[in-house]
Amino acid sequence: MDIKAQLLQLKEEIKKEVQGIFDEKVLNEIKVKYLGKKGLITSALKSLGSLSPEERKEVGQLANSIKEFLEETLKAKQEEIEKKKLEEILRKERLDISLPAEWFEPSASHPVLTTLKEITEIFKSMGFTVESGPEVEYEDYNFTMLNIPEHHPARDMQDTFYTSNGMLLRTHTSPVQIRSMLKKKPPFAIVAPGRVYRKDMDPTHSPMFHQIEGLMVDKNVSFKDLKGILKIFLENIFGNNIPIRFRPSYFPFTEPSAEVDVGCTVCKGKGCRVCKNTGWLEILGCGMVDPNVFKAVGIDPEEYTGFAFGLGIERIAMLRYQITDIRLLFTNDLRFNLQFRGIE
Ligand code: FA5
Repeated sequence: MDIKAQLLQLKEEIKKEVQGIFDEKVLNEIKVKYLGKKGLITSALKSLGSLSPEERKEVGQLANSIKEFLEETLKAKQEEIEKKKLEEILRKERLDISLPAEWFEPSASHPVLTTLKEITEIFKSMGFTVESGPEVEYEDYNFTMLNIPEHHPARDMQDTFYTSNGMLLRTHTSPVQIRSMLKKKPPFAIVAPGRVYRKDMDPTHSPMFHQIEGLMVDKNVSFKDLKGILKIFLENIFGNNIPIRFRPSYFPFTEPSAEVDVGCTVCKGKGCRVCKNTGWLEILGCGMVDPNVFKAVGIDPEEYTGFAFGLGIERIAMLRYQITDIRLLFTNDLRFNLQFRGIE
């Protein structure tokens, strides 16, 4: 059989061979059989050299047209296979959107988040701007620059989780004071809400809890300003009918320092496990920024003064909603959470 007849026969074979195929692998094998390096059409094209110039032209055109025919046939087949595959997926994954949905309880905003948002809004309304800082913090920012040098006993006031690379999980939001003072020029007033971590665990202590830091720096800021701002905040969050007391205290980064206790709402001051039978629950620490802290961040303590405070959000939420154990806030028991539906 001459080469022309062979090529025409090849075309018929191709047609038959491709017809019943729905498998990409087999399709690929056919491609190699005809168009690969040693494929039948490739070989036919290679043998053109042995033909006379006229024949070469004619046979060459024929071989090329069969090559094109094969390529188009394979492409069409490939598209057909893909379409079939897609149809199969759509058929298998068909959703009946008319089926009734599974019923679930509408959720409630978490009391810690509700309280945190509300407190932030109160301070924003008094002109404070909101800052934030990382939860994995430098020892310098969490302690040293806050006037708590290494080996200072005050480091033991906050039992710390250290990371393997020499950093720590911040034990309070006070490092945001350092970050803000390094970044901003006085005067400014900021609050910084966020999570903090300590090795602590009992009905009023959680290993992870939330604080809001506050810091105001300006010329002539006094303890009177601190008390005034905190009084407005306390009235907004607790109303006027709840006992509140300022008590002298100690923090290395403030001088003088104070703490604020709120009358226990769980036992109305009679004494219970929440207030450890004292009738009071401590909700915040505060004071006037220590000059050593200003020096550490390059602010002149002769020119500027400032106050700072750190609020315990869970404690405030416990008092507002009469929650008897801080751990209830983090066990994710829906029966507990759903009691706060509508309070936000
Ligand atoms: C501090 O953390 C200071 N950084 C606060 C501060 C800021 C003082 C700025 C002066 C100036 P303290 O360790 O007391 O202080 O914590 C502050 C508040 O966080 C406490 O009053 C309490 O309400 C809350 N708190 C402390 N430990 C826990 C805990 N483990 N779980 C829940 N709340 C806690």
